[in-house]
Amino acid sequence: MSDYPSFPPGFVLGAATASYQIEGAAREDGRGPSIWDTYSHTPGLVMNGDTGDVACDHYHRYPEDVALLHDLGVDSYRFSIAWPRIVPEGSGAVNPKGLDFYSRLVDELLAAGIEPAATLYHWDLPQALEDRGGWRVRETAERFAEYTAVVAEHLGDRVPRWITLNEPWCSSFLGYSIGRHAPGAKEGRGALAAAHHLLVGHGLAMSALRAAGVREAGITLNLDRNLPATDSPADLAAVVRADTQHNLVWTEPILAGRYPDTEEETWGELITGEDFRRDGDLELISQPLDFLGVNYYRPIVVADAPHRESDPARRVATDNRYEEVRHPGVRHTAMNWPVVPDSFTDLLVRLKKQYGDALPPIHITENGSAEDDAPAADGTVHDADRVAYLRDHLTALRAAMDAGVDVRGYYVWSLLDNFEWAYGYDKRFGIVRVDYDTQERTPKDSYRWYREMIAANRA
Ligand code: GBH
Repeated sequence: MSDYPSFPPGFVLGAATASYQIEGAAREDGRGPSIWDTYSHTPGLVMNGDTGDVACDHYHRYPEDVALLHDLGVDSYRFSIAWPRIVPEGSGAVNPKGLDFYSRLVDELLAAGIEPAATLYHWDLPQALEDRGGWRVRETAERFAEYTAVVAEHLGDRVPRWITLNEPWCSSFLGYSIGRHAPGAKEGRGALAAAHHLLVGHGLAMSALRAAGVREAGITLNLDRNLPATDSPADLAAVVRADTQHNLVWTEPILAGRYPDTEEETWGELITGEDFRRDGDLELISQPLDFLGVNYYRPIVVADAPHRESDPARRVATDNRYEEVRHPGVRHTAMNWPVVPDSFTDLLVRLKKQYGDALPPIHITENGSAEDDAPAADGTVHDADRVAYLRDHLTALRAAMDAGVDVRGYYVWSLLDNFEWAYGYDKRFGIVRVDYDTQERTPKDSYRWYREMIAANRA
C-alpha cells in the first residue's frame, strides 16, 4: 500500500498521553492531592462520577505500555509529569519516589529506542497551591519554575524535548471562568489573572529549562480555527472575539512580545491596566521557543450571540458574545466535534502568514478522535472512523508542510483510552482500547494502521 501520508526524513511520529488521565495510583508513593482529585471527587462535576484514582493504572503498568509503544514503532512518546508527585505540597519538600517513577519511565523508553517528550503541566495543579489562590496569583508561577528546575535537573540530560504547559486556555478559561475544568471556578477577572500567570509561569519555566541546558523547549497551545456561521458582519465580529480569546491571548505575547490589539470591549481589561502585570513580563513570556506545540481536533463554527452575563465583572472573561453552532454537512465524532481536515491545513498556513519568520518550527502535540468503537464479539476493535480521521488529518498536515509550514513532528492523541476530564471514561480517544474492569489493553485497527504508516515512512 502506498497511499499512506508521507513525511520527510527525520519527521517525528509519536503518541501522547497525560498523567492524570492514565496513571491512577493517586495516593501512592507520596503523591499529594491535585485540583483534579478534588474536582473529580466533587459529586456532579464529572460524568458518571468517574475519577482518576485508578485510570489506566499506568503507574504500575508502564512497562507494558512502553512495550505497546515499541511495537507501534513510534519515534517519540509525549507524557506529562504530575507536579503533585514531585512536590506534594506545591512548595517545599521534593518527593524522591515521584522523581524515581519518571526516571524509570524515561529509562524504559530510552531502552526501547523511543525519545521521551515531557510536558511539565497538563492540568494537575497541587491542591495546596490552589488553596493559596492557584493560577490567580503570581506565586503559583514561581512555584512552577522551582518544580521545573528540580525535574530538569534530574531528567534534563535524558529527555530531549520539553513542553512547559499544555493548553493554558483550558487551565484559565475552562478552569476559572467556565468552570468545566478544575478548580471549577466561575469568575471573571480570575480567568484573566490565571491567563497572565500561566504565561508568566511558562516564561519562568523556559528560563529554568535553559539554565538546565535541555535540548529543546516549547509550549503547547490549543489554537482554534474559527469559522463564521454566516458572512454577516455580526458573525465575522464574533470570530474576531473567539480568535482573540483562544489564539491571540497566547500567540501575541509568546510569539510577538505584545498583548493582543483588539477593539473588542471584552478584552479591554486584559490589554490595559490590570495590576497583576509587571514590567518585564512580556520579555520573559516571549523568549525564543525551539518549537511551538499545536493541538488540533476540530474547527469551531462561531455565531454572534447576546450577552449572557448581566454582571460586567463576569462578562470580561466569560462572555465573548459568541456561541458554537453545528457545522453543516460533515461527520461528527463521539465528542460531537465536526471532522474537517482542511481546517487543520488552514490553521497552520494562517499561523505562518501571521507570524512569518517569528513562527518557530511546529510539533503537532495532539490530534485524534473519540469514537463509539465497541469491541466485536472476539474483542477486536474495528475503528474505521478513527483510521479515516487520522489518515485525513495526516494528509492535511502534509498539505500545510507543502505550503511552507515548518512542521517537525506529530503525536497521535492518544495511545490509550483514558480519563477524558469532565467526560470521565465515557469518551474513548485511544488507538489502544482499555477495559477498565480488567485493565486489559487491546490494540485497535487504528493502532495497526498507524504502525503501518510509520513503517511505510521508514521504508
Ligand atoms: C486536549 O484538550 C487535551 O490536551 C487532552 O488532555 C484531551 O484528552 C484531548 O484534548 C481531548 O479532548 O465541554 O466544557 O467540558 C482539547 C481541548 C478541552 C476539548 C476541554 C474538550 C471540553 C470542554 N478540550 N473540552 S467542556
